[in-house]
Amino acid sequence: MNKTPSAPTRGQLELRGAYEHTAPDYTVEQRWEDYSAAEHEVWRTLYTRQRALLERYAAPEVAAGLAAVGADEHCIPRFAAVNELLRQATGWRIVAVPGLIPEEQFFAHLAARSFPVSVWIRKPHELDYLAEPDLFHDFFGHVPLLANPVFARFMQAYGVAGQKAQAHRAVPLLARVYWYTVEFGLLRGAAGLRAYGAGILSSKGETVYSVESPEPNRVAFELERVMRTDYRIDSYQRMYFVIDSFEELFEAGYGTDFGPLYDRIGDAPGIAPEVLLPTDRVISRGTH
Ligand code: HBI
Ligand code: FE
Repeated sequence: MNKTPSAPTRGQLELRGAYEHTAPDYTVEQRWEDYSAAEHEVWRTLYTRQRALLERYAAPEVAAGLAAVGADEHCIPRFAAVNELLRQATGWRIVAVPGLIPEEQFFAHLAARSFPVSVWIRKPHELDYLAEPDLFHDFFGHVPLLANPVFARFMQAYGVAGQKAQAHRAVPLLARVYWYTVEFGLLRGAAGLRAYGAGILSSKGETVYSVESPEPNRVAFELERVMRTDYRIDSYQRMYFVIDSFEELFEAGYGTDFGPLYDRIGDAPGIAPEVLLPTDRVISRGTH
C-alpha cells in the first residue's frame, strides 16, 4: 500500500486522489465504466472548448496527435483503446494513476515509455483552474504529442535524465526544463508562434495569452538558461522559452551527461522569470 506523496513541484498541497490501492509503481485501474454522465459531460465541455483553440494557437503536431490517439468529444477516452493506437505510433502507452506520484516512479514510467494519467476529472465548477493535474490536463495536454516520434523520444530521454538527476540531487534543475518545455513550451514553426506545452493547452486563458499577450517575455530555448530560471505555479507564466522544432530539444545533449552542468549551476538562486539577460535571444520583450 502506497502513501500519498507530497506534491513534488507544487509545494504543500493536499492531493485528492485515492492512493490506498495503488500498485508499487503507483498505477491503478482506470475503471472506465465508473465515470458518471456528469464526468463525461465535463470532458465534453473542456474538450470542445480547447479543441476549437488548437487550430489557431497550437503547434500542428498537437491536433494531429489528438486524432492519432482516437480521442473525441463524446466521452472520456478508454486508456486501453488509446494504447492500441499509441503503441503502433511510437511504442508508448498511458497508465492510470491517482494523481501526482513520487519523482522516482514518475521518471521510471517515462524511461519505460509509459505516461501516468490521473484517473479523476475535475468538477463542473473547476473548469478554468485546478491546482493539481487531473485527467483532462494529463490527457488533452500531454498524450497527443506522445504520438509524435520526435517528442516521444524526448520524453523518454527526459525520464532517463530524471533518474540520473536524482542520483545527482539535481532534480529541481531538470524540473525547470520540464516546466518550460513539456508544460509551458512554445514552438515557432511554419505556422508562426504556437503552443505545445500541456499546461498551456489545457487552459483556455493561457492558450490565448501565451501566444498573443504582450505581457510575458519570450526567449529562444537554451538548456542552461532554462535550468537557471525560476517558474511560477500560481499565475500565467511571465517567461516562455521558444523552440524552432522538437529536434531542438535534443540539441542540448540528452543522452550525454548533465553532471558537469548540474555542478556548474549548483544551488545558485534562480533567475526571476521577469528578468532578461544580455545573452538572451529575445523573441518578444514582455511589458511586465
Ligand atoms: N506525477 N502524475 C504525475 N504527473 C507529473 O507531471 C509529475 C508527477 N510526479 C513528479 C513530477 N511530475 C515532477 O517531479 C517532474 O516533472 C520533475
Ligand atoms: Fe502536466
